[in-house]
Amino acid sequence: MKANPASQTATDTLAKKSRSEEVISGGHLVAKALKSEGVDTIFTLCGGHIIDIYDGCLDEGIRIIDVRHEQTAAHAADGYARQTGKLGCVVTTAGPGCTNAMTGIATAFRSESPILHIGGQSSLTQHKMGSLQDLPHVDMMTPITKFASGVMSTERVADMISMAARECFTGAYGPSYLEIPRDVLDREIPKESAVIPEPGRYRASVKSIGDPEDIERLADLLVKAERPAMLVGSQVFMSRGHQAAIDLARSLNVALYMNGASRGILPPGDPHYFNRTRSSAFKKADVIVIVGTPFDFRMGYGKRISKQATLIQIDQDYRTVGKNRDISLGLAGDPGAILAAVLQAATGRSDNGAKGRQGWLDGLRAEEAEKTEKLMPMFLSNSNPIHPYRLAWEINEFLSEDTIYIGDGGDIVTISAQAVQPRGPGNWMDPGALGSLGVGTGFAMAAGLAHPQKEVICLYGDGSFGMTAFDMETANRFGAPYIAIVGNNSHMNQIRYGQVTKYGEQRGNVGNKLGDVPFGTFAEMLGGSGQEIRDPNEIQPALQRARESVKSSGKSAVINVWVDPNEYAPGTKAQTMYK
Ligand SMILES: Cc1ncc(C[n+]2csc(CCOP(=O)(O)OP(=O)(O)O)c2C)c(N)n1
Ligand SMILES: [Mg+2]
Repeated sequence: MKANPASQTATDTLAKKSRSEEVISGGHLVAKALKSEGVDTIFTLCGGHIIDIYDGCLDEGIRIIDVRHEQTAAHAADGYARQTGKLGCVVTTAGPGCTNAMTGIATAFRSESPILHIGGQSSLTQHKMGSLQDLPHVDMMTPITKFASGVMSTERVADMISMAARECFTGAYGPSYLEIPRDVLDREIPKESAVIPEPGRYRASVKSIGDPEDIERLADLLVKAERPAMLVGSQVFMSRGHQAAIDLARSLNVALYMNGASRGILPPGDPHYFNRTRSSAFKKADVIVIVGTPFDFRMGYGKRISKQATLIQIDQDYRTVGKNRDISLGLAGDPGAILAAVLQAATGRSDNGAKGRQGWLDGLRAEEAEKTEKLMPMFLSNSNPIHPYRLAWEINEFLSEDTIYIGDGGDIVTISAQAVQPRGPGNWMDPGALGSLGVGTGFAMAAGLAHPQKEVICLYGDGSFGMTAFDMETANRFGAPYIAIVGNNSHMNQIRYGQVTKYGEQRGNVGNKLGDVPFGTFAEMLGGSGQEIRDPNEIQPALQRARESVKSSGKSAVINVWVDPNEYAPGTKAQTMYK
């Protein structure tokens, strides 16, 4: 049978699909390639350019989650990649569909999250003619992706998706972008002329250990270390190397610190879990291993780590190793594979020195307790308006082993990081180095869709909540309800602090004031429960009620907690993010 000629051009966009077994369209090739890559869900907002992809997804059994704003679609694809360890996928239409998604793609770029963004474009037959929603998408996406390209022929659609997927997983993970013109998607070609890479046959393993001699060297350094500390960052969980990190810490008795997506790989209370003593350990340790996190602003560009210590850096990206400060030993490769190989190398030694390091760990443990003690008066504060530290403390008390915690806001979220200690791997999600407000709703729906058996909580600032909250409806619609807590200080407070301090009360309170919004009613509008909380002793009962209402109604709940706008995080006061 012949391909339907009408669907080969942009002239008849309503020509009925032929449904012939002998031909396949570009949109169906997209879906086939996504399936081969293990993608079971796409996040999207519709547009005329991309509808054939949906038709393909129906055939392949790929779930279509249609949101209300493309930023949320991109954050959700990022969140889904983080939660599943697989390629995330966002599909947007041309022009504003793409620009709306850019914040989410940029966030994934700085967070090294593997997602594929497929964007629509007007037909090749209308190239540069001034068509609807035409923009230079590939040029725009190139600086914020690892790979960005147009797809020029239907025959190559599936092939180019496999190419983009490979790019997402080389070195440090990250996003790719493919622009596919409408006529390339619509066109039907004989099946045998399409290039369709087979599942499992177009990608090599990325579990490389780097230079084997360096594995021996690192094993040697760790076995001889007296006061070792290891920091595992986002790459370790993202590449699912966290068990290897835990095994190494346990076998060699190394103090383990976690940040970003790796928070939660060990629960608080574990003998190797350390949290509050990182800067002190980085000053006193003799051997420090940094795994899968760069020396960026969050690490003071490496300045705060002792110059006397032997400093080892392991990263998926060769370009990150040794960047911003000198190191003693660098290894580029897969974090889990490297740490497992190091442990194996160390296991061969007659004495791995574990016992000798117990005193060092006990010392750090005592320091941790002291630091917690100092924070307790704020955590248990009964003051009114509610102290934001009290809110953070109550949230931490509320978490179960199966609660995924998401932070989306300014100062309120910075504060929460001091109290909230997730209890399991994957149970912490933050925007990462781009510091993007508005990630919460997309992350929350993605977490719920990836793990329906888990509970999802998102702590928002009132500024952040306003950015993306409407997609709470999408989360409800697809059966992924969550608990939203708004730390409401009626301001963009994290920025306000610097303004008021620098310019005084009068000139500093400019451009940062939000209205007093009772966000609880927002949840009610969408069929869920809303609560307004002004008494600190009401926070815990409110959380419990929200848990029950999400379970019984299947709709998200909002707890709007009115917090004191005049309390700030120490990091905000010291403006450490700019130093
Ligand atoms: C998309 C985006 N816009 C602006 C900023 C700059 N910014 C950082 S913190 C902050 C205030 C956020 O206010 P809110 O969410 O209410 O949290 P609060 O600081 O008040 O606790 C702003 C505007 C940002 N990080 N991201
Ligand atoms: Mg605020």
